[in-house]
Amino acid sequence: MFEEVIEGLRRPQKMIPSKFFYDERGSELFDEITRLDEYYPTRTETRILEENIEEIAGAVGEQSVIVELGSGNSTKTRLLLDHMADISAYVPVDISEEYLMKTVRMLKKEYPDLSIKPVCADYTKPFQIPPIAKPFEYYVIFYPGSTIGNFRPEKARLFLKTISKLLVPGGGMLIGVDLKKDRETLEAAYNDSRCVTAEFNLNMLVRMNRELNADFDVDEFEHLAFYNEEKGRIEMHLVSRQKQEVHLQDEVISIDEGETIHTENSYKYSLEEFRELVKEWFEVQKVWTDEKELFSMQYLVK
Ligand code: AVJ
Repeated sequence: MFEEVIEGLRRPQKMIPSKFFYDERGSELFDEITRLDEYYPTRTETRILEENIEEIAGAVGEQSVIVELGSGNSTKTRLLLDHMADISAYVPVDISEEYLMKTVRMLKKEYPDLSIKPVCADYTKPFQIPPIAKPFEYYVIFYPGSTIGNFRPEKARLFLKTISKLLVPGGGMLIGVDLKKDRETLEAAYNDSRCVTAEFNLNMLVRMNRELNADFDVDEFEHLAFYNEEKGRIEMHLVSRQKQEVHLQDEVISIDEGETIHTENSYKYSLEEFRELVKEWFEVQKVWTDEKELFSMQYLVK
């Protein structure tokens, strides 16, 4: 983590990769974000899944193996598993061994007949799926939460290529994609009135202080989130309230008053843009949305 963080802080536009948000406190705060009035994505995605679950289960197919990337949100996973009685296996893929084991223990109790094959891996890098005993038709990758929005479009394309290599033709991907919409709705979702998102953003520095022995003065930074319309993304930054120096082990970083550390991008797509993004590797077979077209669940086929 140290090398990646130092490298990011040495760039002209300072940055810390968003994957470092999720220490224990960060995961807790994100969980709280998903329940905020202003944060529409999680609630809307869950509703889309609920309202179309029969059709979605039909598209996924009964004889498939579900491979979930970032075995994060158990509510959505359960929804899917509950409607797929004959699923051949469930393969949660997560970088955190601890988290993975917790998920597996929980699901084993609730689904005693389900074959669960956890994989501890960074899913953005190539990984292998363990052998499945029961015959099955194909893998279906389950990737909810619009996490794909954290990749720049060119990275997203490379990621889709890596994923498609796991699949046979006819294999699929069930993916949650956040959609373009008015600036007000977008910006409110990342600037909630209870300041949970601000705390989530600032927690990055708390984590760096603890785990990298840094000395960020957390009170001297401010949360900033805005929609960059030209790039089609929400950007989150931490703004320095004053000129200051930060020490990380024996490195010194100077930060000007008003200078920012970029902590996250969250790309939003129109349905056309997303179809264009995936087209080298996948065909969009079916799209489900809510009535306001805030969010989409899409079934892609290789
Ligand atoms: C769902 C992880 C992509 O962009 O909405 C929520 C995380 N960041 N509030 C998103 C997030 C700030 C997020 N991802």
